[in-house]
Amino acid sequence: MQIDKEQFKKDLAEQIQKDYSQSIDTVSTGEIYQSLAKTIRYYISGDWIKCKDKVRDNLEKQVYYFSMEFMIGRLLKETLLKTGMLEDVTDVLKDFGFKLEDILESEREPGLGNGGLGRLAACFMDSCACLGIPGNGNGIRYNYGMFEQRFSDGNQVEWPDDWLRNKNPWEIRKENRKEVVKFGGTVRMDANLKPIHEGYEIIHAVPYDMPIIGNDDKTINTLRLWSAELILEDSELNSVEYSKLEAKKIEIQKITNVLYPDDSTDEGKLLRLKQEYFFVSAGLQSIMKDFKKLKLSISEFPNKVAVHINDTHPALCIPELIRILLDEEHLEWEEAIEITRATMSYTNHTIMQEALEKWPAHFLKNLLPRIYMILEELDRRFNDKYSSSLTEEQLRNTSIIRDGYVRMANLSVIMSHSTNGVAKLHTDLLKTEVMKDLNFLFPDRFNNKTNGISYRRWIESCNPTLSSLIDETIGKEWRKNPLELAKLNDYKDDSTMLDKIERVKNINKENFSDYMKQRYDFDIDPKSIYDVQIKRFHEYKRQFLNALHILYLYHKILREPDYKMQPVTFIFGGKAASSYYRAKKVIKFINSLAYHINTDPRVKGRIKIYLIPNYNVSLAERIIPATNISEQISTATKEASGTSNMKFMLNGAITLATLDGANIEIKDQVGDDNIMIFGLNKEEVLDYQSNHNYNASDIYQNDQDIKMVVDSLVNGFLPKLGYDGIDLYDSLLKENDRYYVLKDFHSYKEASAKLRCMYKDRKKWNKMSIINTANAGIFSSDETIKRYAKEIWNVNGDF
Ligand code: 4GP
Repeated sequence: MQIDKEQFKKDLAEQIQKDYSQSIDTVSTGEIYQSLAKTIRYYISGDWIKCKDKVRDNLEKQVYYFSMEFMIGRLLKETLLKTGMLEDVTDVLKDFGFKLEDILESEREPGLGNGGLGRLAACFMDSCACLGIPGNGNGIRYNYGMFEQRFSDGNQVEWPDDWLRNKNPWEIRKENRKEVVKFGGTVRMDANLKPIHEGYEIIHAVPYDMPIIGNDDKTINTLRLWSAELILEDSELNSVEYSKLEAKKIEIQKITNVLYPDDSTDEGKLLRLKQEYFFVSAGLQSIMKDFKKLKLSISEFPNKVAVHINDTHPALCIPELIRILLDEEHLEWEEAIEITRATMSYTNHTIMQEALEKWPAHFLKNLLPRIYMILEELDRRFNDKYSSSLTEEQLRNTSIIRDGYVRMANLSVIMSHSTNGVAKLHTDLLKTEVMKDLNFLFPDRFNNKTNGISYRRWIESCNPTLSSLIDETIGKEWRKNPLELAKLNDYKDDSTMLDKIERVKNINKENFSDYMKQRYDFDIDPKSIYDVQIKRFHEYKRQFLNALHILYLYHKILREPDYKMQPVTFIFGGKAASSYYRAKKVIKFINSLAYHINTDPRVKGRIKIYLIPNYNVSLAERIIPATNISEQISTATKEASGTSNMKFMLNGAITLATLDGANIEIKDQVGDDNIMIFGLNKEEVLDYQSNHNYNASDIYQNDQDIKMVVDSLVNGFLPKLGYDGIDLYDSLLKENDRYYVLKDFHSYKEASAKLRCMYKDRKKWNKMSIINTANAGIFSSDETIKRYAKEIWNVNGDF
């Protein structure tokens, strides 16, 4: 977008005056950020309106991506880049005496997600807009984001993330588009067998819309986040006591207060279920209203609307759409089912049993009586249709309601036209293990869509130094078509280019080290190898294995004071769920290890270890461009795909990985020589699991190195760890090491040593690095979204 700098200056100053009744030289950077964002939002609003009008007037099919999480990251820089306003706005700010960098830093990141699934949703929204696909997000506007993580004596402490304290300048509250969501009450059938829902509680859902901007082709889609609010009609205002009103307001706001309220209690679980229905119901009602304005036959609904269920959290979309079609549009069951199935598609993001949602039937019966009736009917129909062709066990595995629970994954597969996994191995496991009976019934519904990442955020925006070098080398076409990155393969033996690659990495490492010093007082040597593991803390992701190996290196250095090794900085980042006791113990372990190693003069800088607090998207954007070694070390079969693996690869890090998730596909792209693989593979893990022939104690008893590190968890070797090592020790020996940490220890240790040794030959390393970047184009989320659009959503277009 071309802007007139002088006009923009005036508009910005005016916005500041409106917002703060102050002149520009008296406001803070945070205040400038707010007014700047609003000015930019105003500048794009014309295109936003045009885009909505175009979609409506041309009767284009729209995709609605329903997700409990959207980890969109900071928006200002991305918006400036996409609108092409970056340079002009930088100049305008400079004229006013401000540095863009400072203003970018004052943006609070919306923490509306936990990890992979939420970040994927954000990349997908970005890709839809950039490809010109009318794809809208539908989610929850949490008053508090994912908690802010702090450490106290090495332990994780959760603080509220008050991201809306200074307001969100990108959003627009649309009270006139509010919806009513009904909870509780009873349902009876009238004389014509029509359901009458009575005695329910009404909650108003108010949408807040944010623009999702495409890449200079004028597509601006909408991310709609719903907020639970108390809205009283004028007539009600005088009839409610003030004190009761306040209490009611607080009660209602609770529904959208926090992401994933603690579900260790029944109360927490119920609140979560309420959240799920709340945004699903509001979203579908508003979609139906928009559809009806088109004045088409209801049978056209699936031709104009695709609803995507991002993991099972929004699976209530299914009975809710059926409810609308039956009770409000007065369709017959068969037609309602057909339309619903043709509209819905579902992605599974994990095979971890505890994450496959099951709701106690009585929760649904009490909270959503009409929805529960519909679920019962769907289950009855399924059983009627398939009971004769399935064995009792198959029926038990596939039915929707069983043993007092409603199984949301089964509902999602049975009632949608597409179920996809997120990497080849994961889809294969869904088909052959986790959902094998459903796959037997509906083989055509299962498909793979390997994840992808937005290269606009994950290289263009976060790694401008590498991006410019790529421009210089192969031209700028890759910014439109990332498959063009393959042209870099021609430079893999070009020594000038390899030197430049190294220089870029070194600059990024220095920048990162400076930032860490300034923000956390960390002392990171930019000459050391940056070996990084950033992701949620989870046993299957095995940060524990990484930390045990560092403990091993520490022992080695103490035993052999002259031991020579390439200096390494081990960097971790990630949060543990607040109720995940063991993951929190791993955090404590890493922090204790960091304390001892980083302060021990005997180590002489050979190894250092840092766990960066409050890991989030903005931090990832700083860490990834600076990384040399990317740790992707989950137990094979457990990580559905991973996406940080792709981001690191794109930025030229070398992957140290198990054969899990998308690591396998990365290996296929770069070849065996440009990735370091270790550990058990899928077949070996499945064999241990089915034959119960794994014995961690045997390994421990018979291996001196392993015994030494495991014992150090409990023998006082790390005084800071104290008794907190006991649980970790037990996880290995009493619980027989469910994630095969001990089994993989040696191959991990050797792979890591080999990789560090390879770093000595910098030419070879730089070559590996360039090969990784060159072959990462296939993991662009644009490529993934093209496949979703064509193969799942049936959206046609020129992309
Ligand atoms: C994550 C998976 O753990 C990760 O492998 C995958 O890359 C990501 O989804 C996106 O598909 N799962 C979740 C979750 O975030 O909450 O289950």
